[in-house]
This record gives sequence, C-alpha cells and structure tokens, in this order.
Amino acid sequence: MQLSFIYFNFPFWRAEVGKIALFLGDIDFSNKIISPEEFQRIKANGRLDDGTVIPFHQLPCLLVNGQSIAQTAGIARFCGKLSDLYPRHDDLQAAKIDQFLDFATDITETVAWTGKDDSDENRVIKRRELATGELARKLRMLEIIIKEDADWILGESLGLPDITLWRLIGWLTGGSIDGIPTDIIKDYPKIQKICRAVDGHKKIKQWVEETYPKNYVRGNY
Ligand SMILES: N[C@@H](CCC(=O)N[C@@H](CS)C(=O)NCC(=O)O)C(=O)O
Repeated sequence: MQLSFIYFNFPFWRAEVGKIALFLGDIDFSNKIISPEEFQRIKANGRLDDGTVIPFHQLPCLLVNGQSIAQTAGIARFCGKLSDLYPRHDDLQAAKIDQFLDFATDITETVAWTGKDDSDENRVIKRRELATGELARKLRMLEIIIKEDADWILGESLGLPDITLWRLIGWLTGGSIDGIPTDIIKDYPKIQKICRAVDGHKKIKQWVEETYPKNYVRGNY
C-alpha cells in the first residue's frame, strides 16, 4: 500500500497522530510538504499544484494508493487500524478512542477560531479570556477523566489518545499561540504525566530525533 501524508512542515497533532501510528507499526509512508503559498491555492481550488484532489480544501490529507482521504480523525483511525492501535472488532474501545480524537478537534477549533479575524491586539485579549474560561474548562474535563495512576489514557500501552494529547498540549504550551500562557496545564498533573510519558517513550524519542527540527520546543509539561 502506498501512503503519503500531505501536510505542512511542522509537527502539529492533526498529522502527527496518523504519522506516529504508522511509525509505531513500522509502516512506510512518504511526506508531501505544503508551503503556505500552495496552501492558499488548496483552500481556493481543493487541489495540489500537481492536481491531487484535497476533498474539503483542508489539511491533513492522506493519499492511499493515489486516493485522497481527508479529516484528521478519519486518517488517525485508518492509520491506527494498519498499525493495530485502533481496534477493528471492538466497537466500545473504538468509541473510547474516538472521544479523544474528537475532543482534541473541539479544543483545536475553539482556540483556532477565537479572534481569528480580529486585530492582533483583540486576538490576544480574546485568547487570554479563553485561556482562563472555556479552554481551562475543557482541560479540567480532560484532567478529570484521566484515571488516577494511569500510565496511559486507555489500556496498557501508548495509544492514539496519548499521542493526540501529547501533541495537542505541545501546541498549546509551546508559546506559539498569542494569548495562551505556556503554563496552561500547570494545575493538571495527570495531563502532565501522560505528556511526559509519551515524550519519554523510546519510539517517540526516536521519532522526534529523526523528524523534528533540532531544538524544536515540544511544549511545556
Ligand atoms: N475538520 C478538519 C479540519 C482540518 C483543518 O482545519 N485544517 C487546517 C490546517 S491545520 C486547515 O486546513 N484550515 C483551512 C480551512 O479550514 O480552510 C480535520 O479534522 O482534519
């Protein structure tokens, strides 16, 4: 099977969860890196410059034997099935995993849409309000549902929810979002513990070493 990820040149969770799933399963894939200029054309035309269809004019997208698959969570499930990180015959376990993928999408959209079309100044004000309001509320919910003394969010080993949380929190605490303080998870020890566990996982360390820019700020956890 030919697999090619279409995404930007940075490790945001939307693409990372699928890519890392494939990496953990020792499944080969290639990367097509999209420049900001080409992304503007994708948004307008729903195609790469080489003609590849991007179904909803959004990224990430995964090419599977030349066919385009869109949507972060759908791609993550597909890659998870290939690497045995997403069950094929356990609907309840699958739904438990889905909750986290979809919740990460909710958080991402809440942050990304807040102040999107405002001035820089207003955006910072709105995101500061978000950080102490709705975002804090959502992070508290996550903290509450992670089990006490759990090594991983679900089950006995590193899974899609852990990878998702690690990169989502990495984005939120990495200092790149105006108005979101980098210590936003300081009161959530269970979230911190999962992020540190992912960060310290042998295969994740290898992945970071092989694919992240040197000195890349992975987050504050
Ligand atoms: N629902 C989509 C949203 C993906 C998304 O918003 N991607 C961003 C880039 S990280 C994008 O393409 N934004 C442009 C747009 O929505 O027009 C998913 O879950 O993958």
